[in-house]
Amino acid sequence: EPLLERLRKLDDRQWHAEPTFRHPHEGETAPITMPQDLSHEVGTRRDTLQAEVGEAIARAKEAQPAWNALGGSQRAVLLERAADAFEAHTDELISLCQREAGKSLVDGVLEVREAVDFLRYYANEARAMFDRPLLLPGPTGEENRLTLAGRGVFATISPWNFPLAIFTGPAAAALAAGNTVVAKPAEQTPLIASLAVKLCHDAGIPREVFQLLPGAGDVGGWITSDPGLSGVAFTGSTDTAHAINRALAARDGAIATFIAETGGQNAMIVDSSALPEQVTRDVIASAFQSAGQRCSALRVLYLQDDVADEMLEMIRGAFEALTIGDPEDLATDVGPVIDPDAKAALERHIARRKRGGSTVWRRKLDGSLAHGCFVAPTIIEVDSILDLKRENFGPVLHVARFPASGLEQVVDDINTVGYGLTLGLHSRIEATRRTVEARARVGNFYVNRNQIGAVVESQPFGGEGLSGTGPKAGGPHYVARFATERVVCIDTTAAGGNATLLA
Ligand code: UN1
Repeated sequence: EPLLERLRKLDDRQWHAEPTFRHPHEGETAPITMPQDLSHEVGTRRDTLQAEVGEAIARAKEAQPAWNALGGSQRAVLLERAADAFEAHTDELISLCQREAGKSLVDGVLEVREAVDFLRYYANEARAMFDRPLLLPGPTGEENRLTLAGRGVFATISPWNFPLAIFTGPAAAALAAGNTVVAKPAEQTPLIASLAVKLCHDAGIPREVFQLLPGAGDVGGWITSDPGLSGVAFTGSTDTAHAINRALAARDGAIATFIAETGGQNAMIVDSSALPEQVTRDVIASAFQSAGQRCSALRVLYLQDDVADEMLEMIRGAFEALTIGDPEDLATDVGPVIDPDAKAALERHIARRKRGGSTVWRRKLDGSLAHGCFVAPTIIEVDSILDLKRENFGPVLHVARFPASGLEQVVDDINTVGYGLTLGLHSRIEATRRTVEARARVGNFYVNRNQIGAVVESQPFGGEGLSGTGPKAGGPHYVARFATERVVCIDTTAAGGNATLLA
């Protein structure tokens, strides 16, 4: 049966998310609605109670030594079984990407792929890193061994824009490293997270080892202020990262590891040697795929002034051709934004720029989209990236111009903003590429292509500065940050001597 037929059959399925271990007959339930049609419920979320948070972390702490003692290879087998289970349930996962998060079919397919890739990649890392001690040099008669182990309990706090991939990735890394995990999905997207956790349990990962703590409001704060945590892996806004960092700093107990992947004010620089058709395709994908709701997405396009009008005309042509609509419709290029608050924030930003006199191009929305959180794709002319105060998380592209002599100034301005996530460059001049590469402080630099869709293992992803702490997700240093190092030093000659004396 074709995929679309199979997905259609899931259209009326209702889903439910609740804490893995819940108190019966208690707690509030909230509806989860579709971003493309707020009158349509996809399921319900039972929020985690404060007492349940404490119990979950205590349970996870108790379960951690045994999970760690399993060793990397055994944990890898379970993570790979979870990957198999995700693949076997691709239809349900894609359906939830579309209905709970408003994602297009293509984005849904890519998302399931990425989650599976994270599970398999970190499983391989677990096998390679945890079962063989590293023998370190020393004098004859001394043995030095370095081993890695789980730190304890990790909380993973994940966003709605990759409700499966970024829910799964950090949790899989923490589990691979021998930690137990309490996972709080975004309040908007608990249902796909709940299915993911269930599939992991079915695959043999114990329930105490990987627990779901759905909720909104206070739940995140209850988790991050618990002294039982050894670390937090967070993906979301820079403001929330600062708040979590403060909560962790205020606790007693173990000094927590904090891993944050946050926002960006991502630019692309296009000089006059660039190929216009290629630029057009890559700008449209980078700015408008996933309705611009990726932290990697292009926000500020810098066009060299002598080609700017021509480039902008081509880009506007492609922009006018974007199909905006229901993400379950195959023809759709741009779906809804996640919720009414996101829409309102974007509309406020666009209105402010208009009042300030910026040139603004907007698409017209079809009246049939009025019941959903749709934002008309928008292009806004600005003088510089420095005009923008914050990340605008949606289908809004800003365009600025620069003179041929101003390349270094553009890079300096981008650096001044303080984010450091993705940067695109379209140029066929090698010296330009070298200059930008050396000067830009960004985590992921993309040349002559689009700047979204980092692939696990090939393009480890993550930023610096206001964009996060690193290490890069899907890269060779990621799992290590979830582990603690232990060194055992044995003086083998002295041990022999002592034995003689004692005898
Ligand atoms: C995010 O949007 O939170 O490269 C980060 C990409 C994705 C980025 C995810 N892997 O577009």
